[in-house]
Amino acid sequence: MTVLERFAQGDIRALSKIISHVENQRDGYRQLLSRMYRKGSRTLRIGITGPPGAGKSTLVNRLVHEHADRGRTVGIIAVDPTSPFTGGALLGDRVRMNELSSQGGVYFRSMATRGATGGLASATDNVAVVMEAFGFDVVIIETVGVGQVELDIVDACDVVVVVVVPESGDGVQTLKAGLMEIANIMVVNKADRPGAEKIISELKSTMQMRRKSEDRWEVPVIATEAVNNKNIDYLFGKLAEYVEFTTKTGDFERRRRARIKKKILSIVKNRFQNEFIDNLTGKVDFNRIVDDIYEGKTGPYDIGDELYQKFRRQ
Ligand SMILES: Nc1nc2c(ncn2[C@@H]2O[C@H](COP(=O)(O)OP(=O)(O)O)[C@@H](O)[C@H]2O)c(=O)[nH]1
Ligand SMILES: [Mg+2]
Repeated sequence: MTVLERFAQGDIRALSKIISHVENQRDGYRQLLSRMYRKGSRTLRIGITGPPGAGKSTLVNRLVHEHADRGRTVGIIAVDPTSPFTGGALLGDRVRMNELSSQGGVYFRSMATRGATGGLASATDNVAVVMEAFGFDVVIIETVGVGQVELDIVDACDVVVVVVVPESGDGVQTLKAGLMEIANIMVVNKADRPGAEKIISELKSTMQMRRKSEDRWEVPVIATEAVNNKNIDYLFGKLAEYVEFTTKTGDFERRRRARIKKKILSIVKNRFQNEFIDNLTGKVDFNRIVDDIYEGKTGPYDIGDELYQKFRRQ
């Protein structure tokens, strides 16, 4: 049997193989992905982000249990650029997830963040697409909410959960604006810690202010204690509520369509970019150009225009 046949039959080892193939962009990965897209997706993709140590992995673990208890299969992708050597937290996650996996229906994968050509966001999305084609009911993507790339990754999900903790500095003011904007559900984890009530009420009023109109989804602020399994069932219920709400308004489908459009644009952009850079290599004396700019003879915009025109004429 071929790997693809085994994949179609639900063989986890075949799944791992195909993910590696796609992740490392080995020959034929584009065609492979196209096949995956043709299967369509009935998978719910959940993004979870927030500062390091907020308890995201603990929460993911709890959510996986909630799904597994209902007989749903779950794929998990952990993107943690802070642990390039898969040390510390990520290793712990692996152990915990492997325990879960042994029950079946749960599959854990961490993203190698080094050298993801074409970008980490696109590589992560591709891995999610493979998992969706495999047929998981749910795919959960965990990222550290630090940079634009991480935000892009969770933004390509059906629903985004942003996790913060009471000790997030001086409260809401210090939260990065980007995090608030992408949240469909806010979680204040470690609610057992002092200061929890303060940040919860601050977040609640901020979210109310941001709500554009009464008929829009109201971002709930949920206090949890992941480590004590407190209020996880409530969070689980809110996730389902969000899906139901946005399905009714049509936002669920609109978001997926926007995701596909963005994907196409990024693929095209990438190809043009590579072609352009390849074209420049060897033809342009960057040292001389930099000298000229450094000495005030010209500027980067002039040079940029010049290179672009030259490329177009070819
Ligand atoms: N006090 C407290 N600690 C928690 C809670 N949830 C998670 N933790 C702990 O916080 C630490 C970081 O958790 P982890 O899930 O790895 O955080 P991540 O970096 O966001 O994935 C671990 O030691 C957890 O046991 C909670 O609700 N209360
Ligand atoms: Mg983690």
